[in-house]
Amino acid sequence: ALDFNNIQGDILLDGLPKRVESFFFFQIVDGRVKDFCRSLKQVANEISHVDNTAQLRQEISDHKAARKDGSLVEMAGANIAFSWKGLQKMSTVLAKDIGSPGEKDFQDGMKAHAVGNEANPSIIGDPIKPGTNEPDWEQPFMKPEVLHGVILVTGNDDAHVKQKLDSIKKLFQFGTASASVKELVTISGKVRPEPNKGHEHFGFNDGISQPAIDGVDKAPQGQDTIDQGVILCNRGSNAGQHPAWMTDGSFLAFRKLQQNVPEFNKFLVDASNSLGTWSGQLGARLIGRWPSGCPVQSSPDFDDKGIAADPNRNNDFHFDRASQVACPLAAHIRKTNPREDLGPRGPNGVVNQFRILRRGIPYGNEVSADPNGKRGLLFVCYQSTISKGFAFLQGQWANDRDFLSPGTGFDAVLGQLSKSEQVDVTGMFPQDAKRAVKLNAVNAFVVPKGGEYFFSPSMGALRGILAE
Ligand code: N7H
Repeated sequence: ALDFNNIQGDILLDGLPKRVESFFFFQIVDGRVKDFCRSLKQVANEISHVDNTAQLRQEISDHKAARKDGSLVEMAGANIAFSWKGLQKMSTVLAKDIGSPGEKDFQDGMKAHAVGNEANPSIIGDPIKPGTNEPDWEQPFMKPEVLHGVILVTGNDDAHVKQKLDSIKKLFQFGTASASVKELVTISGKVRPEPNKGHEHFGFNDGISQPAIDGVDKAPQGQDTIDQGVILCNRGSNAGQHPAWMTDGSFLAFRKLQQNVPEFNKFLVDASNSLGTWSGQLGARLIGRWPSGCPVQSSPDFDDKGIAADPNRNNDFHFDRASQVACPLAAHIRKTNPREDLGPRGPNGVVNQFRILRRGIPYGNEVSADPNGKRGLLFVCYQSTISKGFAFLQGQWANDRDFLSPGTGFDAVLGQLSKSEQVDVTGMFPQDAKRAVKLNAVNAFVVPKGGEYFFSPSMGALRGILAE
């Protein structure tokens, strides 16, 4: 059985409760590595594990019932994770064997995957910064050699998140001459205000489909239950794949994805006009769900909010690979979880090994309040190996122009285009699935701004081997 006290709190169940979240990206200071590692014992006391999360959730629901004003429980939770460069800095001995060659993707780092060349084809396919061979990203992601780790802190409001982050930074002597961490950048996100709470910036309800974990969650109707080893190192099907100290840890993929909302909305109007459909339907078909979260496979013609609100119906649908009448083959949710398109589902279903737990949060203000501001998604997902999680979904499924059937096109949310390329995406016009919508670099609604792969170790490893 799993020891929930040993697993960091953002990984399982619903992750850490979050209205706001800060990601503190840090470098371990040269000459202070020992101090840094020693501090981890105390840092672990500030970090939330899964048991805590369950307790917090209970508190939140108790308080919700009690508080007439609907105010939130005051709380903050934190987790810590390390990049490959960070692990190497902390312990050359531990870093020698982390389950290679399976973890080559983690060791390469996200930047190396972002843009490819002939010798090393890109997994992600991000646009190149003009005149260079590098992705067009922000710092600190352009300098992965000094990006050693991330502390993520979640909470009900900014004040509690700040307080928690400050107390963790203090344990690393931050702000003094003997600081063992240097801040590279802190990026903050927040849930959108009512009535858009739970929706990402394009307006779609997010976080509806997450796999249930065997022995942890109860799957709602239509949802798959997956092996613990798909998410946790050395558990279930992942047994023996990593050295013992990595047990109960999970790899974290972080991506800062800017969403160009007015451009997306304009594209929907223009493209739906030329296609012969309407913008609402085109948007729903690109995602595979209506804004409420209702799957287009269940209700192709209109947004059925009753289905969206019912956890036993909003995932209870089946794809038929031979058809994209109800849902396009290139729809974002079909690309990232093709369900029975790849074969029978169930305990041994093919897709089960490629599932992830998503824990992202939007960033930026509403378009109405801040028309010139930047906004998007701070995407976070957990998996027991990057090559079967984020890297696989992005590289093998989302980017593939011929996924499931030749010429279907890529995932308009995730797929990346080179400057001169144009991709036809079919299936967006239900009456004639062959009629294509044309996408090129001008329609880049989701612009990658950086990211990195991290490892989120167990509580035991933080208190023990990593702190030594
Ligand atoms: Fe996606 N969106 O609003 O368009 N995503 N996603 N995603 N995504 C999902 O089913 C979105 C991104 C997955 O099991 C929904 O919970 C946006 C990345 C997976 O049926 C919506 C961005 C990756 C699923 C969005 C973004 C994924 C999923 C429907 C970036 C991984 C579940 C809500 C800005 C590589 C599929 C739901 C399933 C669902 C959106 C990024 C993966 C609305 C805007 C980078 C696995």
